[in-house]
Amino acid sequence: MFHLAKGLYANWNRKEQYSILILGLDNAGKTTFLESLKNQSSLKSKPLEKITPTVGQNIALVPVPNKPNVLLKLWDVGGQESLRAMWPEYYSQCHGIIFVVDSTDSERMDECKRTLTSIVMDDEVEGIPILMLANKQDRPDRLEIQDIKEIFNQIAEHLSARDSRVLPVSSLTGEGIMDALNWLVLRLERNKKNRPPQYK
Ligand SMILES: Nc1nc2c(ncn2[C@@H]2O[C@H](COP(=O)(O)OP(=O)(O)OP(=O)(O)O)[C@@H](O)[C@H]2O)c(=O)[nH]1
Ligand SMILES: [Mg+2]
Repeated sequence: MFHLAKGLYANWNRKEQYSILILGLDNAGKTTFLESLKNQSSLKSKPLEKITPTVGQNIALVPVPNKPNVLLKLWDVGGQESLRAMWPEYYSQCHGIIFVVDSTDSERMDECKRTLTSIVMDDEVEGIPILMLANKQDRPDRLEIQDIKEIFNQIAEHLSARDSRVLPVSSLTGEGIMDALNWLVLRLERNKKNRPPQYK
């Protein structure tokens, strides 16, 4: 009886967990985004000015507002060129991708496009929601969100419109982060229903 009650309680108390991969060129602001999200989620976070380039990976378990049974496991991996070769190792295990773009780095926009294209074209990410974040929107030298959308929507043509979006954020000020999270969670939940059982 005790075991049955324990099993029922564990099942009732079970949290739904989604793995999210945070990708983007080095210096895009991936780690700053993750720490800012942790901060807004009332989790212990690193002071943003102490963040240094990521060589390995940072992982955080983040609760979703108003959804007590949903947890996001976020993987922030280094974006330096030599580290990008390791990204595909994560693809098969993730339910969603956040691709962070430095809106002020117009010089590397082509490199950024090529990098995102190679992700989108990988069979392992087929059907996975991809959220592109136009980061650093607090900076006066940023590209406008409309220009960034034009650049990335060409790539998004390979994806279903339902499963990709470009949203403006500032990881430094925290602006737009919760809206971005809410967009992603909705797609993760919808997508779960359309995925084969091993993804459930
Ligand atoms: N103004 C501004 N600066 C930002 C923002 N997000 C990140 N930065 C700055 O951009 C620099 C790089 O940020 P990181 O978070 O380390 O970038 P990353 O993408 O994790 O870089 P790698 O770990 O090397 O892949 C830091 O100096 C941040 O303070 C933002 O929204 N606004
Ligand atoms: Mg980093």
